[in-house]
Amino acid sequence: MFRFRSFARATGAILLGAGVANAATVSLTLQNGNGGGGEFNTTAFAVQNDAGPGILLTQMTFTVGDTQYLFDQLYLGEEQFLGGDGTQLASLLVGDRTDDNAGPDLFTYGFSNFGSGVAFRGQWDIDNDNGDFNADMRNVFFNNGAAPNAVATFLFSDGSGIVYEFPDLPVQSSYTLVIPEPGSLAGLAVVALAACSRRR
Ligand SMILES: [Ca+2]
Ligand SMILES: [Ca+2]
Ligand SMILES: [Ca+2]
Ligand SMILES: [Ca+2]
Repeated sequence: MFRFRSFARATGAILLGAGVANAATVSLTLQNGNGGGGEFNTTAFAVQNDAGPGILLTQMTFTVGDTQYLFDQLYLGEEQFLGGDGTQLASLLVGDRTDDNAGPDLFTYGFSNFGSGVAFRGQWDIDNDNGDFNADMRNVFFNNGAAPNAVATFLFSDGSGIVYEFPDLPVQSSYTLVIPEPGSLAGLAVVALAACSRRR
């Protein structure tokens, strides 16, 4: 997927694969978590699958952005599906659940039966690699100067996907992001994929 990286950097998002014509979409909310520390030391997140009927969200990955930080903990006790039928499952494929100032620079969930209209919520904690537990996600994911911004990847059961690089964003108490943004991005993605296949 990373051959698309330069394009993703230019536009903020790219759609991958078969779902381009029937664009897969998610809604992502981010707000201050309840895990202590300063604002956005822990971040409560919710992702809703806004793809078409029958298209499941199967996997989600976030990178931390500035690699001088890490994901210390994904909180099992905060994880919950909203609007599902009780058959939804989430497994943390990559990530750490231990509060120990250590962990990887990305996490990945795999999902089962995560259909359209259903949301999954949880919470992460970012720490500094130097052991400082207090970190503000808003200066780690983005607004981090020359460091790379965080990238979120969403994969769907129809083979489509979204790679979203966070732009720098204003300091707010909560964020509601539609990914990709409605409008031009889907069309741009089609053009980019066509150009890509011509080059092969
Ligand atoms: Ca790190
Ligand atoms: Ca940890
Ligand atoms: Ca922390
Ligand atoms: Ca940056």
